[in-house]
Amino acid sequence: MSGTPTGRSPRTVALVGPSGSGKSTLFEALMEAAGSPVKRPADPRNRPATTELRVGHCTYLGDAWAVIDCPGSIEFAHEAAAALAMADLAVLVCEPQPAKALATSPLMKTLADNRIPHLVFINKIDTSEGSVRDTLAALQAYAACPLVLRQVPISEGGAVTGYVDVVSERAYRYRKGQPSELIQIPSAMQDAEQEAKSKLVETLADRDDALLEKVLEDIPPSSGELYADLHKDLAAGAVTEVLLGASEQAGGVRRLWKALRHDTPDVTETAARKGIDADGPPLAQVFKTVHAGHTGKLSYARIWRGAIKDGATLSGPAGGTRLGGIYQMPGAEMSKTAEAEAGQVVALARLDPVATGDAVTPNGTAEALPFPAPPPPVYALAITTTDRKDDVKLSGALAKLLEEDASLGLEHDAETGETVLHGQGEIHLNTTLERLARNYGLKVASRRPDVAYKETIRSAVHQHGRLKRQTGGHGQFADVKIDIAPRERGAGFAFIDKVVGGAVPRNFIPAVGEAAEDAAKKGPFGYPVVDISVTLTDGQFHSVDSSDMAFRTATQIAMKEGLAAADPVLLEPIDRVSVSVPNEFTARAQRLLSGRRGQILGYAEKPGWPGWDDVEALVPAAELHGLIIELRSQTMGLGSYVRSFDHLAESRGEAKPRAA
Ligand SMILES: Nc1nc2c(ncn2[C@@H]2O[C@H](COP(=O)(O)OP(=O)(O)OP(=O)(O)O)[C@@H](O)[C@H]2O)c(=O)[nH]1
Ligand SMILES: [Mg+2]
Repeated sequence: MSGTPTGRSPRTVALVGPSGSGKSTLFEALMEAAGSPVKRPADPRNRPATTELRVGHCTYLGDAWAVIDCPGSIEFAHEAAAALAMADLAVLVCEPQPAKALATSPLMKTLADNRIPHLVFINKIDTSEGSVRDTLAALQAYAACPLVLRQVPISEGGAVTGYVDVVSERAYRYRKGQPSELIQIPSAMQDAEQEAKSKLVETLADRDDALLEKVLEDIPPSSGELYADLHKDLAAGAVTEVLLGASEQAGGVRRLWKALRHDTPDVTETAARKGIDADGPPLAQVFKTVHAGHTGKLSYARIWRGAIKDGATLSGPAGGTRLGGIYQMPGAEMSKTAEAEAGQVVALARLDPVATGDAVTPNGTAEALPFPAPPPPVYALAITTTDRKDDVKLSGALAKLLEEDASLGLEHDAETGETVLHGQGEIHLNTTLERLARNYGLKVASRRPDVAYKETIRSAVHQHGRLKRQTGGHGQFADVKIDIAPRERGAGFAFIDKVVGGAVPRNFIPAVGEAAEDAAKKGPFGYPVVDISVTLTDGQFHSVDSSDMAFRTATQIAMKEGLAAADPVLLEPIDRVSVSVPNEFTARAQRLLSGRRGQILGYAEKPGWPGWDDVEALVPAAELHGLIIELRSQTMGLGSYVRSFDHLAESRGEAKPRAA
């Protein structure tokens, strides 16, 4: 449905909401209703969860739109956050089940904190198990502003078959894939409709004195007044409209389009909300980076100000480069365009120095724009190529994947020697490994990362090390006496020279110190030995047969025997962990941490998150692998944590020493 262009600048809507609420189904229904159908899965009932945001372009009644379908999974929340940072309005899609309302709470908070105008779309209204009224009440507990029901469902035989529009007071019956049919308001619905209308009017009257006067004098307000108030309050983030639908049947989809047309702010309003100056050179912001085979690097960007022309030199914080094409995605296909105007979402080609989140401009330096930071990693896998020849290719491919996904991290652990991929969960990392296989032909094996154990000693020992070798003419001789003693935790390694009278000549002493420190890199259990001192107290030398090499060997002999005799003990890293959960799960989170040898330090309200707690604990790093999986499964997928190294603790035997 293209129609004549209205001259309004293109607007952007993001579809967000819990996993499985029907965002992708709604996205497809919206695109189809606008005459720009996108590819649908062969079996819509068996649709895979979305792992990457998807942009659709269309024109509805003459207005240009970019609609962004976001993943609902918490593991891909960073994608949704990026889309929200671009959106003029968000549609929070949820199910008509009060028990699932809690799952919307992190999104509700993001929307409120960033003052993103939004409306709620209660989807799957055709399923009979839920209740709109109870769902609304449950959602209200997590919403920062009043929710107003715009539609009252009409039920026939236990199923919702249409709705009454609360403002226009007209009734409609859903028709699969077609505009709904206007019907008489069923008489049984009159009361429910009136109740919803009074609620709506009362809520709006709270922010409109003229309307309040009418309410008090019992004068019915006009639809026009109500529409105007709704528009104003929604843009100000003061009320949230609630619409109903069944996106699988395209039910309520045209009604949603109408609300979007009416209430979605323009790019200038959104730019103002984000603190972007109205005047200035053209400005775009990248919100997603894709390495797409033949087109090369594509930076999905929204134009906040002015127009960007193909071939322009665009500069971001890390430098500028010539733009190698502007692409649009009408429906399923990409098409090239010469220019992109304010409001548009386009793919900018070959902007090599530009990263996701960057603002770019053709005139000098772009002002820095806010962009959501990636969430901290909560799951890790050690990865290796199955074919060593692929190692170089792997680092190149990983660099591209990391550029595409800021919620991934890569670390080369110097202590364990492993390449460790960090991310947001099992599905996130598995999806990444699948991408390596599919896009780069790389087969990668993954496993649980090793823990960086250390060891130390509990007793001081005095140790003698002696090398005396006579091979042919020239011999090797060195003799050292050392004291090995424990130091305070965290004090590190120290070498002390207490030799008097030249028992070991000055020039050999550095070799002894180096060999002692070297020998401490692998203790009796096979791990680095920390927090010890080695004191050279005495020794002997031979004027011809002694050398650095000989003193090194003698020291190694002394260290090996000495460390084994000094009551060695394994040290395991203990992390400080802060688990965030809705407070109904606080006790569960504590049990979970205790079950992983965690020492609970306490819990407190999570700052800025009403109804959430932070549980603080000290937990052995060895117990953190898989914590996120268990935590999410016990907290409706909402729990998360941050960790940092705290200290090394003597292992009470639970930690497994590495085979020597
Ligand atoms: N009964 C009913 N089922 C629906 C409706 N909309 C979607 N579904 C079903 O709900 C399931 C999930 O739909 P999706 O559109 O994939 O949900 P999503 O929100 O995109 O999920 P994620 O991508 O995982 O975040 C699918 O099996 C759909 O067929 C609806 O209006 N009614
Ligand atoms: Mg989806």
